[in-house]
Amino acid sequence: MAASDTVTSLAVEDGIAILTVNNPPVNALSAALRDGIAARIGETSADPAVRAVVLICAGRTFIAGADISEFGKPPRGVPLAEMIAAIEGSPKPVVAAVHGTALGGGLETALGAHYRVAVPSAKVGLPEVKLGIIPGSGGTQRLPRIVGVERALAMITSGEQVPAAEALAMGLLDELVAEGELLAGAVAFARKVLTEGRPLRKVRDMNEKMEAARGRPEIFAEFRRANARKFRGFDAPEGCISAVEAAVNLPFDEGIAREREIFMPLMQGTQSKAQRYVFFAEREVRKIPDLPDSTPVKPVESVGIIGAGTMGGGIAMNFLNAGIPVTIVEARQDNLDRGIATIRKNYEATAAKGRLKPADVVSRMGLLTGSLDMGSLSSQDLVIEAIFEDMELKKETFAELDRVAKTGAILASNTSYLDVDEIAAATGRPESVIGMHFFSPANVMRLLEVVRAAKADPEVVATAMKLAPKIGKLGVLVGVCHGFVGNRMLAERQREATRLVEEGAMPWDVDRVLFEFGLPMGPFAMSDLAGLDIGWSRETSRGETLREKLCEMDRRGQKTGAGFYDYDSGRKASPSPVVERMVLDHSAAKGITRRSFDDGAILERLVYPMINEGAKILEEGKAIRASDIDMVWIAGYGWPVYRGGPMFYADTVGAKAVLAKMEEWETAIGPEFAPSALLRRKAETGEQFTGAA
Ligand code: 3H9
Repeated sequence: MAASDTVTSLAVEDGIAILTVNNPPVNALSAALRDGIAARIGETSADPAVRAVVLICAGRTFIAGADISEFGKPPRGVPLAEMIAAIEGSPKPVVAAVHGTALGGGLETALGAHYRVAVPSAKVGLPEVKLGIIPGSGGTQRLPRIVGVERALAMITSGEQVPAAEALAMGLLDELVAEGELLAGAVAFARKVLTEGRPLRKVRDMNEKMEAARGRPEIFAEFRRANARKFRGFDAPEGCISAVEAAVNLPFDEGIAREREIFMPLMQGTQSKAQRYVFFAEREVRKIPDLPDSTPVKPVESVGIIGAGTMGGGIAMNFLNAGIPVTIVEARQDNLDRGIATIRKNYEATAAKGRLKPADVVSRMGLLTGSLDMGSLSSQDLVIEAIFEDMELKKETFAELDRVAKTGAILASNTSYLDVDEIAAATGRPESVIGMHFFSPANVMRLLEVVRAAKADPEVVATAMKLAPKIGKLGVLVGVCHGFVGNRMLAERQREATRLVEEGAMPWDVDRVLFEFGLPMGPFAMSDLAGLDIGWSRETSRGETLREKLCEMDRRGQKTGAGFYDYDSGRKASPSPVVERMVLDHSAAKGITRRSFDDGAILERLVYPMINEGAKILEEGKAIRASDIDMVWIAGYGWPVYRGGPMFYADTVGAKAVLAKMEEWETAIGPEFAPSALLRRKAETGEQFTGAA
């Protein structure tokens, strides 16, 4: 027998049917694929020549899950749960043969099989939670039956991928076969099942581990408690926990029904929509319309960094982590020594937590060279300047760099605000100059704004974009403008946060609203953490702004035990009566009659001006697409993924609502609220920025 359609094929060799799935790029379970697998299983069941079935995938991976692009569309084809039930109900043993990743619906499919084998490099997981949903085709009911409740809870609520060896140890896989010999290994395994007369092992019937957990509700209570912080704001993790609870407390079929009940509203909800949008946005961001994937890139095998301060050091670590040698140049020996010592201290701290091998500390530090001589930057493929934000200083540095750097080297500035074209013009090779804007702490934050200077060669831009993932960053291409995408929008929020406090809110009200919205912290808590005296000096302080007044009182943030908040010895913040008084006096001195703001009004005032600025950024072509702006905010500022980014959020509230507020504030407060033409157009046409909300 040999049957096939475009995505599945069947061949029978000596009693073993090989069901091959071929749905590039990742064998996602499209309607056609579900139909195909169900049909092929039907055929093997009916064919007396077939004694066992091997389910295997062509291409780079086993099934990577449901086809996310089908979500929210009218259902077509055999439902996934039905397809899996058909596999499990097969009268002939089915062996799933896993390579690459078996994820989500892919792992659920494998769990429907009677046995699972994999190559050592394979990984398995249920990442649905990252898409704002729960595994919806039996994963929450079958996984705990194999690996037990605690492990299942950890896997399902984290979505992490488990390496094959670990999956084998927990019983999720039955055997590992030699790398590169999956088919032969799986067929041999199937023959063993037949010759040994092993049973049709259906995961749905395994109850031992469920019985062990029954009557122990504290497992779930404890898990919820331990992870409350991690799950804050997200709906899906609680759905995952409830579904696993159902696996313990209900018979299999009722558990499946409960899983469905939890799955559907999550799938239709805004959080999942946002998280699915982010999944695709994260992949879209790499696509540059005028830089096809075939654009040549330059090798980056050595890097120079100018400036061993916090930024320079953090940037260096990214390259050292990736095994790329770094030469770091400073003007003074003491600064250089301090910078290098900080890098070492960071690595040692990571090693002390067990997250880095001591040998890796040595090898990474071994890739780092310090120098006081710009002449040491004559051979590197890429040099990143990370000095003080001063245009004249940057220009001098680039002119000097132009003299020493080798022909073809990429010269990048880590400026956060300044005009990269002007910096490029200080060299005789503006085609080699771009911005590479890292976010603090640069070794931790995932965002890298790649700033496309006007004269930069396509090759230079493509190289920076392709380099980003190699050093663990999400590269977003942005245009030259003050503050680029992230800081330009942040400035709007900062300005309004300050004004809200002058007009009637307290700093902790503003912070609370943003925290409850899902951000890690608000602007005032953030300022306290960073230190209020950054860029402040007693000599030049005019005592006008709240920040200046606080610094003058030596309330300089967490480090001094007081800032906008009071801090106890454990650095726990509490609203400060001193600051409250100061705020009231400050408003009075400015002649402002304070009024009250509810949380909704605070949020609008902070976020809508950001959206308007985002629209201007799009209008001016400083970001390629709305979803790139959203990725900047998610990867660089901790915007909650379940709200999709500011532009996605704009689409959930509607451009009309944003426009109405901007117009109101433009009239009442000032021209800084003037709506962008694009916002106006979106409001008029009802079109979305992202088309995804
Ligand atoms: C699920 O299964 C729900 C069920 O429980 C219940 C249902 C009822 N669908 O990432 P890459 C595209 S939810 C559609 O660059 P890699 C991707 O957009 C699903 N498209 O490759 C990209 O397109 P393009 C649970 C998908 O090698 C291309 O494939 N599963 C899907 O770096 C290549 O992707 C997951 O959440 C999909 N499921 O990484 C797994 N997956 O080239 C999601 C990928 O046009 N996928 N695409 O930009 C992944 O984690 C990674 O893609 C994977 C490969 C690790 C598989």
